[in-house]
Amino acid sequence: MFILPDLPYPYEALHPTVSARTLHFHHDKHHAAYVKTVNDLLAGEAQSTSLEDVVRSARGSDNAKLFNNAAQAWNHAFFWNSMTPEGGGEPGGELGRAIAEAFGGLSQLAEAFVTEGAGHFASGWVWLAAEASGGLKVLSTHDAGTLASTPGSTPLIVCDLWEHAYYLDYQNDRKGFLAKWFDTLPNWSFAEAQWRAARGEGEPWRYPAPLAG
Ligand code: MN3
Repeated sequence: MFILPDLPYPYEALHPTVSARTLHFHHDKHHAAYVKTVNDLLAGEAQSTSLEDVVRSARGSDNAKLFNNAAQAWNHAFFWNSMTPEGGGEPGGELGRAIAEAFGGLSQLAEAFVTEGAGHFASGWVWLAAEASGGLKVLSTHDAGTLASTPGSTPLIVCDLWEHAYYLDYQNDRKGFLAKWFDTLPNWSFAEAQWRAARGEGEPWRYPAPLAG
């Protein structure tokens, strides 16, 4: 069975951008429910597979429920890792140079990321991703749409656009949430490791392997 990974920081750690109350609901209720549903749907089947493989095989199949829940389980774990209490600031090194090349600089990337996320209709996710061509791109996906197991695209960071991600703290001000999020929380060292993986240096982040039984 797949586990619900703990947050990589205490619930209070992202305050005041994201409150402990939001993280308790978001991780302990929403994320937990997706993981439980995936396990329920896979019950009785061999679970020696990875969540990435579950997403890959469910995508394009007629099992939309399995795809939605597996992708949401994966997206949330990736989202927790996209944030750190020491986040924000300037990404250094090669990633900083790649951002300057692709967008002109970090402030232009922030503008693109916040505009994409604020303009996205209804629920989804906003991503910074590396493309196979070597470029960087900001894009959004609808509902459970994911860049997990997506040929030609490696996610670097993601932010959750579902209302449960921000409504307790920001009510309907998604743009305000995204602007503050981008300023204070992106985990640029995680993003840099993903960017290196996209270029063949090391492995990209993977969801924790399932436990036997
Ligand atoms: Mn969510």
